[in-house]
Amino acid sequence: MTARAFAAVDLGATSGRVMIERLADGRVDLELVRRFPNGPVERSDGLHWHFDALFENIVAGLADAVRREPAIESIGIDSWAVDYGLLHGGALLAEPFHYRDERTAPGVEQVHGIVPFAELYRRNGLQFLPFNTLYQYRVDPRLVDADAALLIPDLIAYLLTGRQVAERTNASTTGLLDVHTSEWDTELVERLSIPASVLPELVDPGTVIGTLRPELAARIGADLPVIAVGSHDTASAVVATPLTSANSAYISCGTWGLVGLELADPVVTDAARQANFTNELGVDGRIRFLHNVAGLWLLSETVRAWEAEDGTVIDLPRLLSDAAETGAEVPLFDANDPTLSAPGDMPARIAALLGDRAPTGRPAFTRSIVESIAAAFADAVQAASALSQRDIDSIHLVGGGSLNSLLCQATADRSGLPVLAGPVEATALGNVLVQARARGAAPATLEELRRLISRTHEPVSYRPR
Ligand code: LRH
Repeated sequence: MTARAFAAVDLGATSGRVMIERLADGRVDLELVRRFPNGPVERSDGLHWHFDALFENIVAGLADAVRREPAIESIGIDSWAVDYGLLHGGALLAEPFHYRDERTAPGVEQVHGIVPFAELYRRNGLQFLPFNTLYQYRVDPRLVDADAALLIPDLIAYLLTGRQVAERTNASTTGLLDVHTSEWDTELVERLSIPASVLPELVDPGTVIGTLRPELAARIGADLPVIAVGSHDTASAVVATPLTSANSAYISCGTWGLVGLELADPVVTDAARQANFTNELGVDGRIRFLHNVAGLWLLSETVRAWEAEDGTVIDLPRLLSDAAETGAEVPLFDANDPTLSAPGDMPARIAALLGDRAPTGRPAFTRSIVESIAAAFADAVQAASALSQRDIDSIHLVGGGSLNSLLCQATADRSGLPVLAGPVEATALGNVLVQARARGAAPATLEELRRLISRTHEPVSYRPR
C-alpha cells in the first residue's frame, strides 16, 4: 500500500520541528526534517519570541520536507498556547510577547476587579495562570490599533494562507471562550473592553484553513492546503496519547507537565477552581481537565545556568544517571512556586526555596528537581481523580519527558501507579493524525487513532516500587 504523507509543524517553547509523517499498513512513522532552537529573547520592552526567525525556519523546513517527500498532502501547525500576534491591515504590529514576560500582573488585577475569578472560572473553566491571553490583552496598548489578534499557530497559518481563523482548542486557552458552548463569550469580551472585532472566526480541528499563498507555494515547492489540527500542542499530544480507558491519566511532559484526564464534560466546581484545574478544549469536543506543573523547564533552566557557569556543555544523560545513583531521599520543593517561572538563575532560585536543605552536589540537586516534579505530578493525578470522581489505574507520560527514565520511575513510585512512557513525539503525531483523518487517510474516532498509535509506538512500562 502506498503511504499517505503529511507535514507537521510543531513548535515548543525550547525548539521547533518540521516533520514528515507517513501512514501505511496501519502504521504511522515519523521523519524529522528540521529542528531549530526557540526560546525567550530579551528586548528593550521585555521578553519576546523571535518570530521572524521561527517563520523562516518553518518555511525552510517545509521546503525541505517537500523535497524529501513530494507526496505530502497537507500541513498542520501546533504550538504552545496563550501567546498571539496583532495584525493591522494584514501586517504584524509587533513581535509577539513571550508568556513568561512579567508585564501581565496589572492585567490580572484589572480583569479580576471587573469579573471576580470565581465568576470567570464558571464562564471559561480555566485554571489561573498569570499569562492567560485575556490578562495579556488587558495590558497590551496596541490592541486598539489591531484589526485581528491571532494565536501563534493561527498567525502562522494566516501568513501561509492569507486566511484568519481561531482554531478552537487553542482559543480555549485565551480565557474568552465559553466553557459550555465553545463559542466566544461576547458578554465577557465586552465587560473586559476587549474589541470583539479582533477575535477571528472559530474553526474546529480538521477544517481546511486555506492553501499556501502563491509566493510561498513557489518557495516550498507545492501548492498545499493548511489544515487546522489541535493547534494547542497539548491538545495534539492528547490525541496521540494511547489512553486505553477512562481510568488512564496522562502527563504531557515537555517544558510543562500537563497532568490530567480526558472528560466528556467540564468540571467547574468550587473544588476544581480551588485546586486550579483547567477545562481546556480537546479535539472532537473532549475536555482536557488538567493542571499545569512546571515540568522540564526547571531542569533545562538549571542545566543552562550551570553550562553558562562552566563555559561547557553538560552531558545530560550522564547527569541524570549520576542523579539516579544519589537515591530518592532528597529534599523537595514546590515545583509550581511562582518564583521559578521567569528565566535565569534557576539553581539559585531553587536553592532559595530549599534553604539550608539544598543539596550541594549537582547530582543530588538534579535529583531534588526530578523528585519534586514527580511529586507534583503524583499530587495532580490524585487531585484529578478526586475532582472528577474517577479511579485512576495508570498514567501515560508522553512528550520529551518520556525519555527521562528517572522522572518516569519517580512518577510511578510517588503515585503508586504504573507509568506507560511514550510516544516522545505525541504532539507531532496528534497533529498529523487529525490532518490524515480530515483527508480520509485515518480512522474516524479518537479511540481508533489511539489504537493506531499503540500499535506503532509501544510504551515503556515503569512499575511503582
Ligand atoms: C505547553 C503549553 C501549555 C500551556 C503553556 C503556555 O507547551 O501549551 O499547555 O499552558 O504551554
